[in-house]
Amino acid sequence: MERIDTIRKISEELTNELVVCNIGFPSRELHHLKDSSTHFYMLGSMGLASSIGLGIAMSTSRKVVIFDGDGSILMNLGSLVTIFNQNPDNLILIVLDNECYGSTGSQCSYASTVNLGNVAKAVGFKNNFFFDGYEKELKFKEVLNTCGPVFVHIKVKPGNANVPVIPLEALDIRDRFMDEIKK
Ligand SMILES: Cc1ncc(C[n+]2csc(CCOP(=O)(O)OP(=O)(O)O)c2C)c(N)n1
Ligand SMILES: [Mg+2]
Repeated sequence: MERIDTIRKISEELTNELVVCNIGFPSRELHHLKDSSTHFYMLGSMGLASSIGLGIAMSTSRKVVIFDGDGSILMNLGSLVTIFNQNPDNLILIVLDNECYGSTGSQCSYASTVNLGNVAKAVGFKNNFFFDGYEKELKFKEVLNTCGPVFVHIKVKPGNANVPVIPLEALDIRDRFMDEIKK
């Protein structure tokens, strides 16, 4: 499956969860599939979806689902250590691993030689899932029913869907999301 197929499959299972999405095509694909005030699309910094998701998870009892990328989690590996130590039971960190910086030209990342699931286990994550990109195997209900923090490592094929840029201003995305959290 390509990244958009995985995002589609997972977002079909989501209801009222808060979603933080990695910069670039992951956010564009999610927005194209479904837009919601429960979505926070990262438009600026690579590597920060997991940190932002952690902060949100610590400030609400709602479930927080983070779509991250291999390149981004490699840029901010310390976030895994912080998440593990803060131990939020409502956080699900999904790494869509295409082994490349897909949004900027698919340059190879080190995720082809370093197993990110093993990194999470080494940090101490107890609840780990691995899916190798076959649609039938992706049982996200089970993930949603697992106590967090949960680390979900999904191998996806490289490739960006031909979807438009998000027609929302960053501040509007932020304000809409903050209003959603206050509900
Ligand atoms: C700090 C920073 N460095 C670089 C970029 C440029 N950039 C945006 S998305 C991206 C690739 C992200 O790769 P990954 O997290 O693996 O996600 P993918 O696009 O492969 O799904 C890069 C290099 C940026 N926005 N911010
Ligand atoms: Mg990637």
